[in-house]
Amino acid sequence: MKDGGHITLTLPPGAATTADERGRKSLRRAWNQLPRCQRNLIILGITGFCVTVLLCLSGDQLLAASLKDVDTKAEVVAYQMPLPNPHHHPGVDKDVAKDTAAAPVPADKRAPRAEALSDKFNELVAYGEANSAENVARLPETVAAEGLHQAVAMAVALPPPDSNKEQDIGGIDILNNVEEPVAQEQAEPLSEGEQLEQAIKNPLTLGGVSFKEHLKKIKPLLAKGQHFHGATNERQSAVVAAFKHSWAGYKKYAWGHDNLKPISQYSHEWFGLGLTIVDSLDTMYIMGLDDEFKEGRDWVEQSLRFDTKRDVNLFEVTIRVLGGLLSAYHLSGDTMFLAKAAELGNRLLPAFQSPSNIPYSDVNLGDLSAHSPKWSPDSSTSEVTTIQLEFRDLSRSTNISIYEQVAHKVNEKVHDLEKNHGLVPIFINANTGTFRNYATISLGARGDSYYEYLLKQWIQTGRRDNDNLILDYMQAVDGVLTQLMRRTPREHWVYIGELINGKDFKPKMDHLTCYLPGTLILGHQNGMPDSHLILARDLLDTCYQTYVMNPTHLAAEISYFALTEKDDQDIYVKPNDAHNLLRPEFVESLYYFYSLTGNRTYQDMGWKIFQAFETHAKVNAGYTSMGNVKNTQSTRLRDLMESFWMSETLKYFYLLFSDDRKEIDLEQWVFNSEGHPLPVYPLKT
Ligand code: DMJ
Repeated sequence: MKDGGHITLTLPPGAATTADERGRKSLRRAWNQLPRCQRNLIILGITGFCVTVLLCLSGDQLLAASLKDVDTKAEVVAYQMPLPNPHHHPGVDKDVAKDTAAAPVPADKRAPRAEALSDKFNELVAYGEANSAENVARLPETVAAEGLHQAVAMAVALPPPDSNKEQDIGGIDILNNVEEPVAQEQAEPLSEGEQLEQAIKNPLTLGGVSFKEHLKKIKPLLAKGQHFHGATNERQSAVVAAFKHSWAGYKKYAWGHDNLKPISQYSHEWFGLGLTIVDSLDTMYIMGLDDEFKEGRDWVEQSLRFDTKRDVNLFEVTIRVLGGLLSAYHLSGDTMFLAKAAELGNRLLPAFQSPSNIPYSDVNLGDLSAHSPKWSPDSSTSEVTTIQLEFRDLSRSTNISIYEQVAHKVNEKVHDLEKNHGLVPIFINANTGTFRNYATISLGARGDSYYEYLLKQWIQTGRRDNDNLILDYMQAVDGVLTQLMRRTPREHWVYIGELINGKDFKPKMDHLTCYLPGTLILGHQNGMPDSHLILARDLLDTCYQTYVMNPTHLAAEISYFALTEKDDQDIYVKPNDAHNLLRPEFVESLYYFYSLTGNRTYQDMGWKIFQAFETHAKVNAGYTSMGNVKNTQSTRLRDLMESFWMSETLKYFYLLFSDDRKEIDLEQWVFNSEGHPLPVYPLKT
């Protein structure tokens, strides 16, 4: 001890004591000095306090810090197994998966919510396709069972894009570790009336967004296109040559107009929609006429306008233009056609704003208004019931339901009306929704395709048992057999007559009725009774007879049949009915017979008729209608080449002469009334 009495202590290393340590030691000393029971009481108090605090905090708060990484895997959308592809493109779903996996959208381009969803959907499709054990393990079992359409529907049905809500797709309940949908801020679904209004007011949109945006959303549903090899034999080549001759005349003298007048070498306007071009697109595609198809396609893209203030007929424009565009879309996979079809579909919707839901016959595509025919309060029954294949296909192709809904209502309305053994009067009122009293019953003009579309719609929608469409069809064919079918007295030709005023039998049959054998054999192929097939065969023979009995080997527009042996001939044609408009119905039926039986006799029958057209209807600028099929020396050429010559007559000839009777497979495709093939869809469950 030196230096002023201070003692200097030198401690061994490790023996240094901090103030904290000293404090802790004295605390411990004090704690040890407390009686045991007091110590227990304090422990109990502290424990109680902690438990209270824990109970007041939520699970999320408690675990937030440790589960930050959960965010990265919280976005869950139901993965859905792709349905069989409605467009019959084998492997399409695989292709979609590849496409989407190969071309991810750059992150900076994805802001809107719907786009993000679409990406998510694409990602999940690719994800499912990958099919690895790891992926399977990551997929919740509860979400692996629904359809591609539903997933797309989900993306499409979401509220307008909102980049701030990208995470709202779904979520994970952390505590239970099970998937639980997070409540979405969905816009109220629009009522049917509102959807109709929306589409009419904005004909350049689909589901409230631009075509481009919408088509992007439904990418997995889009058609991929079909391949056709072109003519493989001389007969097919001859038909292709006839088509090219018709196209060349139309191009030279009537390009962009509805029809060609091949004698005067001028154009004929009806609706101002380039009918011949649109009606011909799928025929050119099937025939492998790539250059001509491209000419037509480019015209549609650049020049086909629907905003002209002009009345058009709902039925004609639906079967020719809407059907033509949709078919061109399905065959080629070119979405330009689908966008055009959607615009047209929107502009035709005003027809359905009638008090009865039976559409008006006339629509002004520019004004977006509709009305009954100027000369009558009634629409034709066949017209209002021959738009459903097309409107339904538009809905299925775009995933926007309104078109199918409004068109299907017509089915329901007509189904509920009283009929004569399943047969319908040929006029119906769009205001009252009732048939005209005492209207004629006919399977010809104004009645024909009502029956055709009952069967074809049933096929298009997957052939549901006991569907009203097929029940109405069967009842109608029974009505045909019992009320309208007769045989001539001597040669026993079977024909389908008419009931004038709904009751008086008239032995008159329009050439239009010759579609029926084809429809009947198609029905038989799909399970209808043998009586249908027998009628089909007999009627096909009669229709053939209406051609070959005339010196030109071409049929008249209308034929009459003997009721008794007092009549000179079993089948005869009145002078005013002796015209031929290049109509397709009989060739169409031959095609169905050939395609469904493989019997080449039908090809030979068709070849005879094709040659008759070559001989009598071919002129320098195309093919023409004629006034008289009863005299080879005086056919009285009429100067019109209707667009159905190229959409139907030549297409059916070409397919009839194919070496491959399933060049278009009738299991997979259904032809609309204008000869445009549309896909058959799987049955909705
Ligand atoms: C075509 O426009 C259609 O086939 C329609 O169903 C009836 N008329 C013509 C052909 O004849």
